[in-house]
Amino acid sequence: MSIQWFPGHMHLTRQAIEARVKDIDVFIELLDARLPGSSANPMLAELTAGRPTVKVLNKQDLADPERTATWLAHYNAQPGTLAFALSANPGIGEKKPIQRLRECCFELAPLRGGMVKPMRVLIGGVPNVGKSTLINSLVGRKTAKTGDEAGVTRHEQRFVLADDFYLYDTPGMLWPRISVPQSGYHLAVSGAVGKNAYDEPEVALEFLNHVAKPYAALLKARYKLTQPVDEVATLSDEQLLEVIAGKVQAVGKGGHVDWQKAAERVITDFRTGALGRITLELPDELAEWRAQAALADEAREAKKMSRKPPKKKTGQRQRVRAAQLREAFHAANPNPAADPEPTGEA
Ligand SMILES: Nc1nc2c(ncn2[C@@H]2O[C@H](COP(=O)(O)OP(=O)(O)OP(=O)(O)O)[C@@H](O)[C@H]2O)c(=O)[nH]1
Ligand SMILES: [Mg+2]
Repeated sequence: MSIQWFPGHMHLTRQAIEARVKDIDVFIELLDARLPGSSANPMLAELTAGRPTVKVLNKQDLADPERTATWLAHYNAQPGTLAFALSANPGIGEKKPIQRLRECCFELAPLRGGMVKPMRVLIGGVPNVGKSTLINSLVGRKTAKTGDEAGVTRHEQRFVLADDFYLYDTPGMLWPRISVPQSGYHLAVSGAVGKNAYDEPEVALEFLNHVAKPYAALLKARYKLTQPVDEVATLSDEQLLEVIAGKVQAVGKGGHVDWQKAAERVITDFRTGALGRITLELPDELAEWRAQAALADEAREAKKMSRKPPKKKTGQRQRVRAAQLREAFHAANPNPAADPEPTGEA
């Protein structure tokens, strides 16, 4: 089952960004460093096309540093793209990249600045990626509301960094159809999707299936698994969740596994970083999933077309209906003189 979440307030956000984008000088696209490709919103890219853009991989403290380097190299090789990794949460990351981000805006829009032409920066991204936290770090105090759940910011808000520098915080936005199923799972496990839009055991199983091989050592360490790392890497998602359940008191007296409890624990451990630094995807992998999703879309479209009933000739339906009525009439009135059909006589 694929994961989709596009509530009404996101539709309004889309409209608000569309209206605002004309008046902005730089767009900061905030990505989650643990899922940089899946957290890139295609609808946002379309809305801000043509604007100088900085891609910021936030929450780098939770991501695998080697994979972050791969993603930065991938993005920085794209023409006209500047990519950074940072931790917006004060006290977690270094201040330097955050200061550099300010300078970057003036590099990208050198004609802006001063009271007449203030710098106007819009920060956008998927829910819970840290947009408001980054605003607070840039402004230097807690001014935007933040929180560890998707959908904290509900309306666009303007913040003043300096007399000639404005920042616009926007509500987190997804897109109406997430066609890459893996991206849906990655967004859900990261906390970008509203709680009611997914099933925790399903998301935890997908997560375990995906990380068991590259991060078997982290799973073993966190849950004190007795199996050697090599064996952990070969366990199926269900086997893994079951052994984890045993380690986190999610197995009842009769041996009944509480899948919900175990799944919630795995998801929380990933989100908080208790499991260690994990990045869920690499650029090549994502390109492959996107290609597969495009093929699946094509196949679905072809199937839909082949299922469409052939168009009936004009009037056929009416003629069939008239014949049915006639039959019913004759059955009820065996006297042929009473035929309801016009005879053609005046
Ligand atoms: N570990 C870590 N946590 C972060 C970082 N940046 C933000 N967070 C946490 O992520 C959560 C979401 O942050 P917000 O700033 O509210 O995210 P947002 O993008 O504004 O979310 P919405 O308004 O819901 O779209 C909060 O609990 C933050 O403390 C970071 O760099 N590292
Ligand atoms: Mg916010």
